[in-house]
Amino acid sequence: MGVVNVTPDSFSDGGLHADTRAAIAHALRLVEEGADIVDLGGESTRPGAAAVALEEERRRVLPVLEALAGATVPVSVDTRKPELMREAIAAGASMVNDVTALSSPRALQALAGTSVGVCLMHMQGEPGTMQANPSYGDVVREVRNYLAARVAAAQAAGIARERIVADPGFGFGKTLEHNLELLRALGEFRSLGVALLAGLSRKAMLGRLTGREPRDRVHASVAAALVAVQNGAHIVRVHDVAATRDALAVWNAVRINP
Ligand code: HH2
Repeated sequence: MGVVNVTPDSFSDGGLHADTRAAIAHALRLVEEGADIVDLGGESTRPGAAAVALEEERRRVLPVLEALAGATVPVSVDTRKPELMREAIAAGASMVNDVTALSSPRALQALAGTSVGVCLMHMQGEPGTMQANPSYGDVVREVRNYLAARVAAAQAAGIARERIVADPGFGFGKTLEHNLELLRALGEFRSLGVALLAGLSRKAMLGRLTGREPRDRVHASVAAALVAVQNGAHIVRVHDVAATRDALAVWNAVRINP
């Protein structure tokens, strides 16, 4: 899954693809590099980010989505707003990626009567304050239980299990140790019975481990994506599609041809 942030302030590529034309060009480049899904977002959820008004998020996302209607890969829209979920689905989105796991009022209903996919992600707190003091007793158990409850809620609302993807939400209200524990234990999330997504690309935890700035975290991101796939992720959400695909091609060759 290749990331396209149509935002002025995303942590790793803020401003680079903020206007419609640049975002469309970037999305097409990621498809050329081998992305199987493009994830389009109009609101940064980086630690400390301010919320974006519906009107502004709509203005950022919908023109890019409409331009990608004929793209050869499915487009996912990264939003926590039920109104935008509905509009994005009407405009051709194949998936909704919600960092609040469809927990806002009317979000489940926005997806229920449709056939699109949905990614349910775990976050402790709100982007504005989530990194202030993340705390858990047993991070793996708590995140897993939360996701199990959200999968159950989605199913109860009529969203079939096959449409659901679960994501532990690396960096969303988690310390470096929490993130590492979750990555180590990713295989345990398979018992949720849905596909797993991991988003580690260029995140602060990789900065902590390497001492590098977001744009220089490509190698660390590829390593993290590889570990995630090895540990059970079905989808990796990445900024650097070509580099990740190369690494996965090697991993796949070793795995398939013993
Ligand atoms: N991470 C980010 C945004 N959306 N969605 C899922 N499902 N999983 C993630 O790990 C995830 C996500 C943050 O990364 P990015 O989009 O690059 O930055 P920003 O939120 O600053 O736009």
